[in-house]
Amino acid sequence: MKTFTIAVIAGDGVGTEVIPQAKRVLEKIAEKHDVCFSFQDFDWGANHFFRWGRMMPAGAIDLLQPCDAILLGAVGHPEIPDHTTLNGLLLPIRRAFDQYANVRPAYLYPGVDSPLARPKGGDIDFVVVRENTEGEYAQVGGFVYQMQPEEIAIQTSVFTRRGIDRIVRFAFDLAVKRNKKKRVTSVTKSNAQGYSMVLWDRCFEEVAAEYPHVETESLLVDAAAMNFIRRPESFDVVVGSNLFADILSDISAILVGSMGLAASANLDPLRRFPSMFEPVHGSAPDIAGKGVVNPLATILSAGMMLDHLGMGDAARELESAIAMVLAEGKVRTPDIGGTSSTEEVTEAVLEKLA
Ligand code: GGG
Repeated sequence: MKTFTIAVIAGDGVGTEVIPQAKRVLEKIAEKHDVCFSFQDFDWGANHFFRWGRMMPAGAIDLLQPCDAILLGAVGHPEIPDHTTLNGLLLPIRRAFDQYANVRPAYLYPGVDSPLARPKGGDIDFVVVRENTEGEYAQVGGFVYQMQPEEIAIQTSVFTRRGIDRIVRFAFDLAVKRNKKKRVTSVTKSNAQGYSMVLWDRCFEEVAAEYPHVETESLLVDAAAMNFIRRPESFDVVVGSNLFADILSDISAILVGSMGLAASANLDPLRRFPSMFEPVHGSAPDIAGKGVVNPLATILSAGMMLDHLGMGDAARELESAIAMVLAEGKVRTPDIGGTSSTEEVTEAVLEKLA
C-alpha cells in the first residue's frame, strides 16, 4: 500500500479547528483508495513563539524536507505582530522549498451566493496564480535611524527574469491544462513601476509568443480589481506578482462566496521539494474557538494536495462531494448563510464520500 508522509502544521486560531477536519476527510479517502497518509504533526505557531521566542525551531525546514507534502492551517495571533508570524513560519517555508507558484482557484459552486447579482453557479471559474518567492515579499530592506523622529524604512521589491519567466510559463501551462477559455491575464502596475513591472510585461510578451493558441490580456492592477467585479466570467488564469495576486485573490474569494471556500496550493512545480497546501484565510481570531469556521477551504486545499500527489480521481471525488453538500444547501457554516458547525459540515462531506 502506498504511504504518503504529510507534515501537518495546524498553526494558530481557526487553523487548529480546520486541520483536524481535513485529516478526517483524508483518512476516509485513504480507506477508499487503498493508500495511507502518515501525518506528522508539528505544533509550531504562536504558542511555540510564546514558549521559545520563535514560530518554529531552527531545524524546521530539515524536518519538513523528507515529507511528501505539507498541510498548513493558519498563522497569526493578536498579541504578535503579523510580520513576525508571517516571516517566522509561512514565508520561510515557501522560500526554502522554492514553492514559486501559488495557485488560488475561484469557482462559484452551484448553491452558493456571490455578492454580485448576475453570476450563477459555474459562471465564475478562474484561477489566480501568484508569484510566491520574490517580488514585493522579498524582505530586502532595513530601517535607518530606527525609532527616532527621522526614521527611514526602505523596502525593495526583487523581480528577476528567471522568477517572472517561470511563473508566467506556469500560468500558460495551466491555461492549456484547464482547457477552458485558454486565456491568461497578466496583472502589473507598469505605468507607475517603470522598471520591475516593465520587465514583467516584457517577459510576459516573450513567453506568450510561445503559446499562440492562448489568448492574452494585460491589465493594470487597479483595472484588474475593477474587472474582477465587472466581468468575473471573462477570466480563466490570472497571473500576478506576490502582493498584487495576494490582494486580488481576496476579491476572487469573496466573489465566489466566502474566504471560507478559498483553497490554495504553494507548488514547487519541479517537485524537488514538498509543496504546501493551505486555506487562503488566516487565523480569524474573531471566530476562533467557536466551532463555526468553514472547514471547506482547508478540505479543498487537501483536495489540491491529492491532485499533486497523483490521486486525481480522489481529488475529483472529494470536489464532487463538496459540490453536492453546497448545492443541497442544508449544511453550511455562517459565512455562507448557514447555522451549521465546522464538524457538521465535515460530516456532510464524509457522508457524500461514503
Ligand atoms: N492559511 C495560512 C495563513 O494564515 N495565511 C494568512 C496570511 O496572512 N497569509 C499571508 C500571505 O499569504 O501572503
